[in-house]
Amino acid sequence: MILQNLFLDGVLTDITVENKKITAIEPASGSGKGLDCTGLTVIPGLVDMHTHGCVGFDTMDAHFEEMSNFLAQNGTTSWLPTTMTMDYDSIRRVTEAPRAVSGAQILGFHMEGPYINEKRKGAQNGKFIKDPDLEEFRSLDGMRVVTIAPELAGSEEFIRECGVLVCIGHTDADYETCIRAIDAGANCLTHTFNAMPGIHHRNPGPIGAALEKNIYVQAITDGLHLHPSIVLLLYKAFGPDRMVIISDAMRATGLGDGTYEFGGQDITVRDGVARTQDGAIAGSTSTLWQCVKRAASFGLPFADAVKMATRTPADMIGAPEKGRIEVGADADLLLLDADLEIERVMIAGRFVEERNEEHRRYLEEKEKIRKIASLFRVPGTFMAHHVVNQGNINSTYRLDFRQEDGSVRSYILQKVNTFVFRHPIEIMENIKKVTEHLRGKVRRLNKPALRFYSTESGENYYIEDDSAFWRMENHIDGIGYDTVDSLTVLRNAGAAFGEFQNQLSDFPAETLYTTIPDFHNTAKRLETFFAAVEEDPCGRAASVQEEIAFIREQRALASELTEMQEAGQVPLRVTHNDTKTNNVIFDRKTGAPLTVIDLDTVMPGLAMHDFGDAVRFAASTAREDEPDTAKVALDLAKYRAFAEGFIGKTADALTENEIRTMALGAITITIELAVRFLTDYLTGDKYFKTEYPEHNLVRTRCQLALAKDMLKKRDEMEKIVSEIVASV
Ligand code: GN1
Ligand code: MG
Repeated sequence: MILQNLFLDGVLTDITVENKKITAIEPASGSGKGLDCTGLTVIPGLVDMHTHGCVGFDTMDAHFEEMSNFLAQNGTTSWLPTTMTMDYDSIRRVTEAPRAVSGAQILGFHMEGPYINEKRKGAQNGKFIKDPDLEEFRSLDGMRVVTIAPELAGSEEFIRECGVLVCIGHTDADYETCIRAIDAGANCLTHTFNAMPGIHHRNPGPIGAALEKNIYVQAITDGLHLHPSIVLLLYKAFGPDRMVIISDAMRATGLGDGTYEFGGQDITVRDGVARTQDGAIAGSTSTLWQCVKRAASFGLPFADAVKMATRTPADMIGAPEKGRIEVGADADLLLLDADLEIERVMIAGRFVEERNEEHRRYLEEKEKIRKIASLFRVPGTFMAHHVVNQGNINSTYRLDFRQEDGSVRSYILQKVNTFVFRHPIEIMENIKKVTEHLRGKVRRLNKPALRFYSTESGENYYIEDDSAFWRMENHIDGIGYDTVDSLTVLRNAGAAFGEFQNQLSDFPAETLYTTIPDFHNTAKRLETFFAAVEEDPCGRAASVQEEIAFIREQRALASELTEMQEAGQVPLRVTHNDTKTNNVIFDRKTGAPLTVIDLDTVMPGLAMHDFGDAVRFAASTAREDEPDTAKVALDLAKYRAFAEGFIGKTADALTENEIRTMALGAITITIELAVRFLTDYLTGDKYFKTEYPEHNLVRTRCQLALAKDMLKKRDEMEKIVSEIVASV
């Protein structure tokens, strides 16, 4: 795209934008081939390195879509969501939230506290203030800037080692301390003059140190935080290459006066001024663009005010592709009208109007989710939803609800796939019984337990328009693994599924509905498969002859366990039947298993299948749908670790026949899943969710490669089980 006839620094210019970048800047050609921008002035999109929130949202809400859209409308094209002084888990949640948004781009985060001085906390929450903690900071993903008080213990080492831009702020440090911090690497003052000592002729303080060392300074030029004369003073002292304009905006920005939550405290906004209950100014309610214009109105040159909100902050945070109009830079542009008001905004080569389309679709989905969620009785106010990309059957969303105390609590909303689960009400009855049973066991262990919420009418589900089936459960915070490298995690996963089986050993199996008949009846699965091969409704069988031949060869072996079960040689137990490691939630800190989730297929089944399905998933060297089958094998060390965990918990209860056929269980279930994937491929991909047309075929080949390797290693697999049984 060519933007023609723009004023760039007063010169009529054409700007070419390709692939999100500026690829040419030339004197206006008058060719008339591009988009005519006659009368408009172009400046770079604004970069806000210090902003907390707007339109009712705060960075601590860990949800950026609405904020980024508002920022984009108002000329901020990239930003660092800035966290507040809060507990570690709340900050971690922010860094883990999805950063793909329709509006202003997220370049990373600015962590403002908790490593600050209580005496200068301003609107920060004193309860969470502490000394710098390198290990904690390093565990947070995406941090780009941190504000600390350099007088705190350990700050010099922290500044040296933390690896991001350090700003001095919320500090009571004297000049000498600040000089030492700057020598250690600190390179900026956070909202200069606010929340720090001022300049005194015998105590130059942080500002004196900053001036002497010529570091960067942030300034809130909203006209409230600094007197206009002080803004000019900073400008004269530091110049446009060192002074950075920030908004420090809070969630009331873009809304009216009222009372808002900010960092766990109530903030009142009156006539646009936000204050804590003690009267401290609590962030601004101005956009960065308003701050730029106000700075210019105080008498500093407009071009410099723009630079201080574009190139200078971009350089400071190490984002040289931002904040400038140059060949090779990101195409983030503001087109201004004759009154220097924003007419159009471009982010990464796309005008915000196009981006709004995505935002509208997002809001539509959100409204639908909000309506469904409102039918369930859960505490708090719905704030946001995120799609959870996990599971091959149901659609899953994480919902965040704001609680009265300002904290955020999450829930899981699921739309059950009724093509797969034909009798979802029966599933919910099963789950109710099973979770009640498990809660009784778990209470003593002081671990979190799954619970489903009911609607006003008392059911633990909601059926929408006689078709879509929805349910809502608590979100248990922790980690689930799609692939596992750590042997400890594997051992823990084995123990979790073993324990799960134990906890259900006294559950009356006859009270459970069969949610999917013959779910792990491998012989039946094979019958269905060969029928599909015969019928070949999509004409795909010819292309998978090799796979079909291999499955035919393995048919007898893969049917052995079904036959043993039918002959009463191995017992039916209440089993999980979907023992992937992403169905266990692990404690983030200790790695201990917290709970087993996804109870849809809890039914009478074989212990060897639960063991085997987990091995198939987690003891493989590759993910379940790895396209390069050369990468797929059974990792015997992982296998042993999982087996140690699982058998360690179940050995006492297992019969000799079960122990003897554990390894066979893994081979069987791997072949069975390959057969299921291939059946779905042959019959038109109706069962499993697929991400691309050949996905089920890729999955099939991956599972077959794994099964082949297991067949080779069968003796060793059996030996490992015997060794473990002998040792427990
Ligand atoms: C399905 O939905 P999800 O991802 O938990 C499937 C399992 C398969 C698994 C393979 C009800 O589980 O049987 O092993 O995909 N669940 C059902 O990833 O068919
Ligand atoms: Mg499942």
